[in-house]
Amino acid sequence: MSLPSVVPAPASLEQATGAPFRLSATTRIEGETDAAASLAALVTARTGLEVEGGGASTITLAIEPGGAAESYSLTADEASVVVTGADAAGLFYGVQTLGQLLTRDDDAWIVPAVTVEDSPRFAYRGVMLDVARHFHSVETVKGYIDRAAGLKFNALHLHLADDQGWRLQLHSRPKLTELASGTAVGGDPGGFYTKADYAEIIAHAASRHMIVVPEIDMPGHTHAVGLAYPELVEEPVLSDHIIEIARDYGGDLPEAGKPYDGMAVGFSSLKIHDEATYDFVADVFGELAGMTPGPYLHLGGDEALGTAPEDFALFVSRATEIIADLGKTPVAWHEAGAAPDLTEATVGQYWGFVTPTDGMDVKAREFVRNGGQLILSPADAIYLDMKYPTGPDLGLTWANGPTSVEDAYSWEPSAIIRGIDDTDILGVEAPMWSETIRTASDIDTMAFPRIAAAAEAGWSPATGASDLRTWESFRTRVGALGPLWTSLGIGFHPTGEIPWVTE
Ligand code: TNX
Repeated sequence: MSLPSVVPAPASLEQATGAPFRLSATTRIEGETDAAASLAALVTARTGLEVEGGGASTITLAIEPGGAAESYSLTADEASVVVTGADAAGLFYGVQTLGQLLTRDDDAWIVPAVTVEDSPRFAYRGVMLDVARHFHSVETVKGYIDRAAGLKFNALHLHLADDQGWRLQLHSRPKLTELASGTAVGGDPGGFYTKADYAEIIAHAASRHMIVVPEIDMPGHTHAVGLAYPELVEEPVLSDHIIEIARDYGGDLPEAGKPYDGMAVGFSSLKIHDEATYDFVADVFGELAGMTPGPYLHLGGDEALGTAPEDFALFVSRATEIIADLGKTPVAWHEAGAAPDLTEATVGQYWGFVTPTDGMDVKAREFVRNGGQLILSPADAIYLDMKYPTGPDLGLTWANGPTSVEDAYSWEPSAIIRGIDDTDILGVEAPMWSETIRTASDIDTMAFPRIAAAAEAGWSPATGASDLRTWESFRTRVGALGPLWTSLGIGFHPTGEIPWVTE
């Protein structure tokens, strides 16, 4: 019989010879109350059983400090299941693993007799949602948090502002949402989060052991800022590239003071030599720092094609310093690595290809030289907004697309940027840009199953370090999760690459 299916692959999983644990309505769940509530909800969603205790079989959930952060162990035999986390997050992840191990065996629900010892390879495992190109409701974001947490992701990066709209209410700069939030790509309606909405997202994420990493993209991607505070932004730069994109994708050219609902990038810039710009940056990140318990504030820095390189460098060094002075760690897309005065320990987010082109790896390496770490988001592997080879008519193709599940899986984090090792890698993040992504079901179908490949890159042992870290193993294990995902309401893309199990 094949090994039980767990995704992301655990550090170690051993199958025992004994009989499986049988779960029923009389199974007792005891121990930590938050974890017990998570497990009871998961069991009900998966099996329809309301577990009430009274019988002999027991699931015990405990925290025993001492192990690596977020680690857990799980043992299942005929009499009991015991899940022990080194901390609350570890116990939560053990519960997610248990949820995946629960399978139907004729008329019974069983957990195979196994021993799992597990801990993450990287501390940061993120998903990004672009709520600027298309706005996504608090409910949709909470649903995505639940989905990602089930795969042991621990960070939600929210791309909160771009040329097409500003999505977060700030009391220091009220016009941003009053005047710059109403539109989205393709003339679709916009929207924004009130401060209460943002707090609700953060609290929900925290309940799933996730932090929120807010991004306000600067100095490019700032056309919407100009709708609210026109004195802060330059006139749009209409390069041949912009004109070409407008022609290919349709839509009007960007015009100062008018909402932009096209898909071009790289035409807008904040004014770099105006002190009012830095007052704005200080207001925005100052207020955001107060609203965000997590350690990171992301300042964007990508595709600032409308900003001269020396101006870009100056901006990045000042903006990262403003963030560091607030007691937060700045995060920037890899282009910012070109700035000679980048604030020490700024985290870089690499969005080049698995095989780097155009010196993008050189810029990424600069963050490490500068005392920072990297988040890896290779675009031709884990950009979840890339089209599938066969599938829904959603997504883009610029990143060597279309992107199959096998493409999403077949890369090794330590092999992308030469000269760095695991200690230089903070983690892995799968972005979902939303030019073509309008609804929660669009998010599901584009993310699932490829998001599982990103989860495995972030959590599991390196390729070559575990028998489970092969495409063949992965596709079988993912296929076994089909019924769980369906029971959780996840509208995954039923691609023929995966041997989906049905019950
Ligand atoms: C590139 S990669 C972008 C975004 C787009 C995305 C679409 C990066 C940091 N920026 O502005 O939305 O491509 O796939």
